[in-house]
Amino acid sequence: MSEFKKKILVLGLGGAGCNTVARIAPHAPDGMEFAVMDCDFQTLETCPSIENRLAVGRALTDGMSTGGDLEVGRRCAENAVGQIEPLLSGIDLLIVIVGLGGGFGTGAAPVIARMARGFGATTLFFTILPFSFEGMVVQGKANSSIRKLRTYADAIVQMPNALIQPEGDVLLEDSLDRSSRTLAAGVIGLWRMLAYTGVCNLDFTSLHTMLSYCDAFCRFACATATGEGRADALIDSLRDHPLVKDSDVFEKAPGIIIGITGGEDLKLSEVQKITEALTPKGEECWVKLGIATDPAFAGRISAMVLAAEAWKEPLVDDGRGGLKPVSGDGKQGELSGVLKPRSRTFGGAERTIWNGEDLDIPTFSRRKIKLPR
Ligand SMILES: Nc1nc2c(ncn2[C@@H]2O[C@H](COP(=O)(O)OP(=O)(O)OP(=O)(O)O)[C@@H](O)[C@H]2O)c(=O)[nH]1
Ligand SMILES: [Mg+2]
Repeated sequence: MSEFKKKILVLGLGGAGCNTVARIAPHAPDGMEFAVMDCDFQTLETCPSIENRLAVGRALTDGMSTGGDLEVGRRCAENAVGQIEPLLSGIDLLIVIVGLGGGFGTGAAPVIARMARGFGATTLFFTILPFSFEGMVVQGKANSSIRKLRTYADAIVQMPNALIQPEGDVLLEDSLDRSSRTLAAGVIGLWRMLAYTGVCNLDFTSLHTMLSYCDAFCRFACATATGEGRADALIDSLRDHPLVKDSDVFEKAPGIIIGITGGEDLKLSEVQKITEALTPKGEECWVKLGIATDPAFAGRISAMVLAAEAWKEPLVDDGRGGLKPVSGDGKQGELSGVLKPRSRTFGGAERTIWNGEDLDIPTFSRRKIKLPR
């Protein structure tokens, strides 16, 4: 394991987020940190393996669910600033898993994104979207939350529930379990890329650059293959992954991160084949490769792909010591040297003023408290 100094937290919000994190945690490598948060205390009780359980909103729901009311979800999170801030303080990368369409997670997610941004954390949201049979109202709530999240989160992966379930007539419990395991493989794969010193580990700055530069939406896929011809099988599974197969990310993504994990039997030719097959050919594609080896992977290769769908409008030197957007010629600027310093406040966003205090500024800053290092 590397001397990994960056702090990563995986946070589950609401029923789906808590269930998924509870299913991921038992398979997680040592050192991976988790937390769950809900106003429904019964849901939190179903995550006994997670130490960091935040029960919020008691005054609003008395320990019950919001009953699908996202405004209550939002207020539960806003009223729990004092509980949430210590959780987010010092975090470099916050990975949130949340099911949208209910009340708590849907209302709380944008609040968490805004607060995390206030702490200077990079945020990646895995959002599980409702089945169509859940109806238009549920879908509408999910969409409204995605719109708000887009303002505050660095990156959002949208995972429609219908696409992440296994095919066939499977039991509901098995289905949810398998979809969580798929997500687990990806989140753990990403963590491993950042945390392990492999042949070529993914540095945190590269991930931060891509997430800050992408126009919020990212595509995500992961797969594992074994046996003869495993590299080809892995490529086919990734290209055919339900979350990417309707897109052209492997041809046109402006930025892509490919993380490959294998055992000590991982061959250079396999890495080369997988990388070449998945990398868009255009010169303007920004590619970062992470390779980790782990003896537990003997005989198999696993890969995860995180691809930006579009860049935010790139900024270029304005010739007067500042930056300006690229003029409308459709060309992408170079990434290096044009990254805007990350704001510690929420530029342009609506502020949350409570009793005359700006809650978007962390309490320790407002009250000038020195945090222990
Ligand atoms: N894959 C998966 N999806 C789930 C699971 N539970 C709920 N969902 C989906 O997530 C959406 C939000 O549901 P919940 O997470 O239960 O809602 P909540 O945030 O707890 O909100 P309230 O209970 O209404 O306060 C639902 O509309 C479902 O589509 C789960 O265990 N796995
Ligand atoms: Mg719930």
